Amino acid sequence: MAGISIEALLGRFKGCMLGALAGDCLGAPFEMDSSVALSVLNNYINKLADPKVRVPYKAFTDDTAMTQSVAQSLIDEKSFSEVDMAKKFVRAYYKEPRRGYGANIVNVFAALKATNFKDVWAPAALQFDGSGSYGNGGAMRVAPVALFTAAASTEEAINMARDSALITHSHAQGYNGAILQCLAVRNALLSPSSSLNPQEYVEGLISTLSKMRNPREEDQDLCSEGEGHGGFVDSLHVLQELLGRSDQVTREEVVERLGNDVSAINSVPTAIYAFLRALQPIQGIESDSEFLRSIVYAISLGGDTDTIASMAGAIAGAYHGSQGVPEFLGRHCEAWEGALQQAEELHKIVYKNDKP
Ligand code: R7I
Ligand code: MG
Ligand code: MG
Repeated sequence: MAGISIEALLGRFKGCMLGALAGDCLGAPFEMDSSVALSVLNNYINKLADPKVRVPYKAFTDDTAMTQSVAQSLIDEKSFSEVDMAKKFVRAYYKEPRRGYGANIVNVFAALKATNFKDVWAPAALQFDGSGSYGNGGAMRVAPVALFTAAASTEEAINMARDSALITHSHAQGYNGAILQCLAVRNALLSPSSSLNPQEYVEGLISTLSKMRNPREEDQDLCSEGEGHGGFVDSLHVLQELLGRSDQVTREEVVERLGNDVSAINSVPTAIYAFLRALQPIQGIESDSEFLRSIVYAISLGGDTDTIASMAGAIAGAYHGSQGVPEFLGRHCEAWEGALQQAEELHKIVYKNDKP
């Protein structure tokens, strides 16, 4: 385990679940803004940090609702069960449909319900005339899979990330985005504190993706040049180049080259960049918490702010641990205690060896 104690990993599990939640809650009010001024975000955070300020809590969105379902399914089943996970997604959606779900995923929920979960893979495969969704919904909810498979092989983590995404996202970019986000969380989680070298971290992701055995032909999309921003490996090369000259890189350039929209290909690499960029001070962002900086920076890029901030937060939290998460966030984010509890339960399953 590269020298990280099981106790320290509990802090990392908590940080990861809290980061996913905080990014969603803090980012949601800005979703689809073209970009957000850093002065606005500094004021926003300062206000939340002020103990005298009483504001309504920040509600979570579909990102968290689905992350909760993934975590709870793994906790209840102590393994991956596509039927249980699909049922939990559908139950959460029909209980609270107004959480800002993607426009098309709701058709999957309706079809799963109408067919009584007979073939859980089928509705997702029918999306978009059979090409499947390339949205970032599979990636945004995958963090608990990275935690659950922390002590397992990389291959197991990859397979579970893919399967958890396939319940709703059968386009190669949809589930490959989930795989990349899972690996990003996993590698941050398992990196000893203060030892992470950003270039090596990205190199590790590239190497794992490039070596991945592809059971499906479409997975080649991961490694080959594709349309738009290209495959995920291409984006990771761009990310390395941006990291190499961080100080001169504008937020506009990050958006132009990595993207900030609801597709997985244009948001997962962006979230990874936000995490890595925030390891250093960023001109214009006041917070000296590296964890919070990653979320603020992700939001400042605009576009799919809740999701990119949630994915960046999950990675940052997995690396910095709960001690890196400013306490005041707990006063403002809905479902804070629930995220902590799920982190504890996942940790218990993974490290107390109480699998059935
Ligand atoms: O991926 P998904 O769960 O959406 C997640 C996003 C996050 O930003 C959440 O915060 C929430 O706001 O939604 O839901 P989907 O409906 O599967 O995909 C999201 C959107 O991506 C779709 O509504 C489409 O606009 C677009 N999209 C596609 N468009 C054309 N062709 C996804 N796949 C396709 C496609 O194949
Ligand atoms: Mg959302
Ligand atoms: Mg979103």
